[in-house]
Amino acid sequence: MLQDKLNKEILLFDGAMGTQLQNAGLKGGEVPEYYNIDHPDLLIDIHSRYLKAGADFITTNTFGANPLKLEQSKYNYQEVILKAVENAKIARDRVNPDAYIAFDIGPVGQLMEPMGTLTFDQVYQSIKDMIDLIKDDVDVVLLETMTDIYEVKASILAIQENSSLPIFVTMTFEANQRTLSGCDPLTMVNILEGLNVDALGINCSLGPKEITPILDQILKYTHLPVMVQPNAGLPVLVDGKTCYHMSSDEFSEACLPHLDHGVAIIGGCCGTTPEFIEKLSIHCHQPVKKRTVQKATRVSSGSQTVEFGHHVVVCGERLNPTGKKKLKAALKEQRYDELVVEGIKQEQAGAHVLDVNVGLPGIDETKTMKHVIKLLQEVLNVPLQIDSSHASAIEQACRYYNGKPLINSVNGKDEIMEEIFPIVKKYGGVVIGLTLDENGIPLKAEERYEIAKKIIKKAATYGIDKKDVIIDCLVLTASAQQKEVMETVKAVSMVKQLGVHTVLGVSNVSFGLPNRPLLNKTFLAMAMSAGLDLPIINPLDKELMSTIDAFNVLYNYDHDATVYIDHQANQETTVKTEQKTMSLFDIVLHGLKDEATKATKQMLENQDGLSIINEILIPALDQVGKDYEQNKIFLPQLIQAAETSKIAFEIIQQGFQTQDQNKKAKIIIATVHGDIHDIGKNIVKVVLESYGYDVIDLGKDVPKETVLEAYKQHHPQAIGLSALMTTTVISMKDTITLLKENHIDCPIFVGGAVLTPDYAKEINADYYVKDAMDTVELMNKLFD
Ligand code: THG
Repeated sequence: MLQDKLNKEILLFDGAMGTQLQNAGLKGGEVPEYYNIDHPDLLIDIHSRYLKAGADFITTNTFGANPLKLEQSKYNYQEVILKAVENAKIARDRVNPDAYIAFDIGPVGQLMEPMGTLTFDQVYQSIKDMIDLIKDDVDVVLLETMTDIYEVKASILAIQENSSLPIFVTMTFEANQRTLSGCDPLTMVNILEGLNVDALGINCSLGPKEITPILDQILKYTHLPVMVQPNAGLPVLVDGKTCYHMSSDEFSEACLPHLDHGVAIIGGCCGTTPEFIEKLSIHCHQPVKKRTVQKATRVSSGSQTVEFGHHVVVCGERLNPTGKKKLKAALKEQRYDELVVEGIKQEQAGAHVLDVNVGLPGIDETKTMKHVIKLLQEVLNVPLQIDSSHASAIEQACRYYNGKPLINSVNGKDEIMEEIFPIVKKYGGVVIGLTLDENGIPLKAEERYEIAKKIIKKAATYGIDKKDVIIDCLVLTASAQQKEVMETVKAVSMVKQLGVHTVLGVSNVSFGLPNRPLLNKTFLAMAMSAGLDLPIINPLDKELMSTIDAFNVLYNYDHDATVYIDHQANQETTVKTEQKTMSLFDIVLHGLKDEATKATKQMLENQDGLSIINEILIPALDQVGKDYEQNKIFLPQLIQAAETSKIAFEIIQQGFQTQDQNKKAKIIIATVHGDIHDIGKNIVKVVLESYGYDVIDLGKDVPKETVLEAYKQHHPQAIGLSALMTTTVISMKDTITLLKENHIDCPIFVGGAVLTPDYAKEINADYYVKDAMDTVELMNKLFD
């Protein structure tokens, strides 16, 4: 029923719940979900008013009702959830029995690894626990206001593996058009389409006008139904309360272009009311506007997407023990930092994707693969290519991979395809198909072409589009099978006629002959000219990389030779990839926590601690801060780098006689009373500490009296207050008032999602900080 209407008829969701409850008396610090039990009539009334306004969907009041958030609370999450669904059902049965109930899931409220401590499996379990309760009683699950695509992935798997409910996902974006964890709209689309959700889009973040550039990207990239729930404009703070000033008419007016551009599901977020939904309903229940969406082969990490067809895509081959004694030993002895360093070098050298192979006799490949994938994705931005001949290793790597991976590989054998294609479909990967079968590698191009056709056809029966299949025509060595080298080149050009992209392990060609690099680059040029899209090569081979740069110019990929000129005109300035060990600077820059201790101790043998801090750690962190500002790295890496420098900092501190002299200013931070969202505050803590500040963290939900007490006890040089929720900024004001009444003599700085510089002034704060790096800049200005 729902599936029949999706993407055909414009469907209408309800509007805000939080602001409705506030109007009914919900106070800052109260848990909105308790109202399900304490005031069921109020909830039934709100749902009913949205239904009367014309909403097709009502959303259960369960945004924060997850087991992790309601661990030690007045009511357990089960009661809260069951009652929420019951309230929604009562309203639906009274007002519109045909309406749908959407089970609402918000973020779990803690950061996942590597930003925080929450694991993928913990998220999975908490969502599973919720789904088990309601799977037979609701029509759809809405994952909304999501900020971490990895958390979304864990949640989706928990829903799909424990129910058959449709899944809608909307994420929240920051001013830089990325989510908090660094996911851009295209990457979101690519990962979520792969994971087979039913609708996707954006909610909260901004008003209907400001949301346009992000929404338009989503509409451009996805063929799935697009959902949007904007706020009622941008927030304005009045008397300590967040207000949204847009009228219902202005709102629906501003939403019209979105419906015109093909949005299939619309509703409201913060500040919207039944009146807003009623105004919107006039424009719904008409056919969804058709869009043209171009199909493309795309792989993603959690923060970037590589699209095929715009340039040759370089796959780095070096995370592979074949022919590498050192790497073999490292893998056997579980010294994975060497792999991570190898990964970083390849990324810096310009690889777009990295092949990861950990196959060695005598190691547990499945376990190792899962672990290595996790480590690599914590520090790298490039997508990964999972290379294994074991289905279980591929499955585990795909499951825990934060993104849409390349999967290396299947071949023309039916049993292999039957084993691997379900994994590709379930987790949403792009799969490499080797043109070999039960009879081995055919000598003739025509036969390899036939196997390619078979693979593409069979993939389709699993619902895998040919855009998600890349064909490997297989390189044989010129020394042993000279005649077959050209068959591979010929096969590439034939396979391209099937409308798929192609991959080759280039360096196979040169085994057993002298001057391998010469053969490699000559063959590479021949293969690219025949249509090779994804060469698997050693990206540290500069000549090979330059050959690709040159090809991109000659093939008219690199318009105006921009990249070529950039790389070739100033060759001396290209990155120093050859150096054997990483400097402490690089270790901090790349967040290599495991390397930090050793490197710092080594440095301390020849250099005093203070100069290491001033000449290496601080400059490295400044570089990290710059990279973060410029969107070169994202929150996960920022935190990794901060924690790495903290390790180094602590080792240096141990060497100082009087510790306090070398700590910079003492700073008290707290998330204000009523607010249990401490993600932002925790980030500020880690980053400040990494810069050597002495941070006293009072935690979350901190009463104003506690802040005052802490001030008297610790005599800090600054106090930082954080509030995320619209309902709790008022207690930020109360806290500042109390502190100022007591004539504290240090500055107070404030931050949080709904705060603005203007409002910070209004509530008497001394400084507004936008994020963690901004806080560091302010502290450095004040105390250096
Ligand atoms: N097709 C697909 N996947 C593949 C291959 C392919 N994966 C594995 C391989 N072939 C591509 N990867 C490598 C990895 C290492 C080397 C070659 C190809 C290699 N190693 C050097 C050696 O053996 O002499 C070691 C040299 C060094 O230190 O770099 O050459 O065809 N789909």
